[in-house]
Amino acid sequence: MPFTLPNLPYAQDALEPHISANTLSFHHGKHHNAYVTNLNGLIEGTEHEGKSLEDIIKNSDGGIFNNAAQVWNHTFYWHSLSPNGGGEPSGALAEKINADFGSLDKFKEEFSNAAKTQFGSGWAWLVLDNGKLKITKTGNAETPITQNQIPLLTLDVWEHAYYLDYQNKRPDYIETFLNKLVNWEFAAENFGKQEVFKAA
Ligand code: MN3
Repeated sequence: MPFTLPNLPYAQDALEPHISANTLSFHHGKHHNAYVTNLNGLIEGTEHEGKSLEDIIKNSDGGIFNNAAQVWNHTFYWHSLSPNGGGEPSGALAEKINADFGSLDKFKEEFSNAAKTQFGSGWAWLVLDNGKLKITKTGNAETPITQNQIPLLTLDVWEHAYYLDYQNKRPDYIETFLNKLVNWEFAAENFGKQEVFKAA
């Protein structure tokens, strides 16, 4: 079965005024959709047809990798944002952030720095790497799932993610993400799944 574009987990205008419906109509409806369409075209009749997205990402390169990873990264990104986002993490994740970064403010500083300094197109991530929280950044379509890291959150820093709303002001988009949009519940879910996995 070919891959399909997943729906956004909220209405297209739900992130306004921070991310406009116009941005989401292009970013989800055009960019993300194009990665899905391209991927389906590229894998047709190849060994990748019928495989899971993660399996394709871990066993491909070139155009197939780029489109597959971008499909995965974007779906993960939509969930990293919430109309009720911002605020602070709670519970085990909050404790882990304090333990591994020192404080939430320190986490924000490091995450913001990674997102600002990703030169050109790419992504900033909060990942769990060998039991420790880390901030990473990846170029273009690169994704932590090929590095044996468990992603908890991501921010798309390709220009198409923010240019209509913030123009060249990437730092303002990053600050808005960290203060108004970041979905700590999603991060906690991803963190919790990992804890369950470890305990099993
Ligand atoms: Mn994007």
